[in-house]
Amino acid sequence: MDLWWKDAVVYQIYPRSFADSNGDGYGDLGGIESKLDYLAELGVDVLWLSPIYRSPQDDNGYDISDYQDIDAMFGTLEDFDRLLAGVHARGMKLIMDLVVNHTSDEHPWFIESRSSRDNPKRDWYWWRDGTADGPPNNWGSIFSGSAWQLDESTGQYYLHLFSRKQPDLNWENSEVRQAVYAMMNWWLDRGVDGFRMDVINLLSKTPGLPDGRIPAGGLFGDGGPYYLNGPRLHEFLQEMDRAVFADREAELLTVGETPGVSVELARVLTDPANRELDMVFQFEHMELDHGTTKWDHQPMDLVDLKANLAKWQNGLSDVGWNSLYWNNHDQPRIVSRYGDDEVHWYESATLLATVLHMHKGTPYIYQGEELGMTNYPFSGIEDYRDVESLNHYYEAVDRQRIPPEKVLPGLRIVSRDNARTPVQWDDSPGAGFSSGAAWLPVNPNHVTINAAAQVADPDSVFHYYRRLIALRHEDPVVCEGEFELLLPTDPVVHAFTRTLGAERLLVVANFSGDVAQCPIELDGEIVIANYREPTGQSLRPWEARVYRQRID
Ligand code: TEU
Repeated sequence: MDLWWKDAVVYQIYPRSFADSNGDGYGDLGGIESKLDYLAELGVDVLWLSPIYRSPQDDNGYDISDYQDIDAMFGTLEDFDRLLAGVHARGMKLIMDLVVNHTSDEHPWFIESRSSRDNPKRDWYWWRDGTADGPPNNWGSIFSGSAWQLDESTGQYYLHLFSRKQPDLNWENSEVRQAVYAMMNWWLDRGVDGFRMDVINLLSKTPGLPDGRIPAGGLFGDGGPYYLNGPRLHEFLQEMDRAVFADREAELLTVGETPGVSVELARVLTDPANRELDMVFQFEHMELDHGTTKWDHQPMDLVDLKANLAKWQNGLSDVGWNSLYWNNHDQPRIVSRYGDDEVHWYESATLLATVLHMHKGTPYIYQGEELGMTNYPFSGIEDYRDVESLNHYYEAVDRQRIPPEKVLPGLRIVSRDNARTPVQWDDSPGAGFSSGAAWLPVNPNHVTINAAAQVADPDSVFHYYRRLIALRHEDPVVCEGEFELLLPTDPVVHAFTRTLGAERLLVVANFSGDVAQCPIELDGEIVIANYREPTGQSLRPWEARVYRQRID
């Protein structure tokens, strides 16, 4: 194996919802430490921690006020060092979330920057004069409303692509870049094994910050063309590589979160020769059930999903590398979304796992996905905590006068809080997450869907994931085999092969609750399947099978 992460599986932890060791209702580092044996049993290679830095928690830690300390909610730096040692002692690695497109408005850098127009750190953020219409340009924030906030005391506006409490750093300023690199080196020197880089392709903004196009019926301009994949992105990433990763790159993992990335750009970003990133998270397969906006939910068409996944497999087959994911802390639960969380819960959760893990790339598992955790039965707006969800609701209901009953159904399906309910460890009233009142309620289905039951049951979703992870470690064809899509137009059966030398894996999956005839001849040795006695050409509801075939 040339690069170690090519047969690795990454597990994402969202610390506030993972496990609470002190009963305050929030997950913490002690909680993670107590579950390391569970994660080792699952067999994952790398843990990615969502932000644990000091933060006012406006966006659950993606608003950082001190990059070099742990938020008291999660513990201390000593707790962190102990956790890291525990991870390493079990042969796993740990990567941190790097959030450097923006800081918190409570970060000392921003407090200085806003203090006066001639403060030396003024230029560390995007300050601009307003126009006759108000804000400096027409961009909308990704979290609703304008992307600009007026600061009364100095009379200028600052840019925030996310919440008002997340001002964007000005990467044009070299002092900003040097401060970030110094911070990254400090964490690597402490022993962390790399970074997941939050919205890393938003760093470079087009000079002049031109107005965006206002979509029909919209209030704000789309600044995306001027802040996604901007002119200096590659330069910044290569500078970061020289300043931070240079002589220790081989041991580390870097993965960039890159909304709006194309296959062509992903090839450039992940081509090792360019020394930018090991892999990126693309979003296209997660947008197939979006309407005009993410809140306008549409059914996903399997033919589109197959075409999209194949495009990414083929596009990065010779250069670069794919990340593979169905879930993270920003996405609703996949079994509720592209599967069936009622009648065929087990079958659809394991089918989705099979399809993803049989692709070429590095799979990411989001906490609870290995248990088949589902969306939460939200009702009123008071059930939500997520800043994106709340801003969207109040923008729609208070400003645009849309009745709540028209806004809530979309929110229920799409809200990021679906991913953020506590991990279901057991069937006790608090689901084993916390002895106190959890910050977001546990899903009532924890009485049946929980880790204790599944670890004890060899036929559980947990053990199915464990077997998929082991397969990737054992069999080079899973990691390296060439991908080929079969049946591109079949509306319910997904089929593809992975080929390495004389070995071929055939993956077939029935994405429906009905029996489906597989038009491809099914033979070979079964490697893994989610039903007993997987034989014949009929695929049962949500049945998935992987065959090993020899080609002569
Ligand atoms: O997310 C960036 C992003 O583009 C989206 O996925 C976003 O969360 C939203 O759902 C779009 O509708 C990253 C983090 O993963 C997210 O949790 C943060 O809120 C955001 O950046 C700001 O740091």
